[in-house]
Amino acid sequence: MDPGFREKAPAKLWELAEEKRSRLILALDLYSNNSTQPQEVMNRSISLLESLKDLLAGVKIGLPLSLTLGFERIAELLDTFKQDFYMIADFKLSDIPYINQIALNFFSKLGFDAAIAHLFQGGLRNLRRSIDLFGVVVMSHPDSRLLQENFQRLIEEASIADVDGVVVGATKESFIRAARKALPEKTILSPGVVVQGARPGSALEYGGDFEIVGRAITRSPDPLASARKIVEAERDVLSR
Ligand code: O7M
Repeated sequence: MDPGFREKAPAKLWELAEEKRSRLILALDLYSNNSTQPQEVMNRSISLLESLKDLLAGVKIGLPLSLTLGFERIAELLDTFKQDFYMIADFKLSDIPYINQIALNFFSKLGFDAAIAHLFQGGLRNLRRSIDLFGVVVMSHPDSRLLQENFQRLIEEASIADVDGVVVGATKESFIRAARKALPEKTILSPGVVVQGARPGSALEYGGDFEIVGRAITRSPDPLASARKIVEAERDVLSR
């Protein structure tokens, strides 16, 4: 085990990672379609999280689930699982500091541990941090060109803003390697595993710290088996 583990920030995320031997964060992107009701989605979310308790370090919640459940149910979900997972609000904030601050305060009150913001708008440095903050550097999808072209400046902005970590797509090997080198102390979260093409564990090989996975688990006929397979691939990489 990494000797510096205990000092790593954000503390709650790394403590859960150590306790569960897991670098997996679930993107809980469940939503209602014509045939499902919000309460059904709530029940599915609860049973999914119950069944994955031992395998996930964190859970990321964004627009699909929030628009489906509403923030009252999201708060209920956060309260139910606050001991079990590091809870991340993924609304990719990109507004003026005044508005970003209001959003952060709300996320904190709801029970989130962290929020995700874009970096390109600037001005994150002076926000009062009621929760941890991650900045998006490079996205996983092929059209994330503007972010890639401004990689160095976004890395600088991440340092200036003093975010706790950054998001770099798991599909972008060279950018993960470069981000690891430029920001040795920051936690790197990498989405884009399985459905978007990255092999489970590969982002950790390149220097990332956590993999964010959604559909490969939420749409699996056997979510527990799929999550276990990903965690095992990650443990395998880390043990090398
Ligand atoms: O595993 P998937 O493809 O079903 O889901 C991926 C999740 O990661 C989904 O919730 C996206 O919003 C998120 N994500 C990306 O897919 N790519 C990115 O570049 C960034 C994110 C993300 O989480 O940003 C914080």
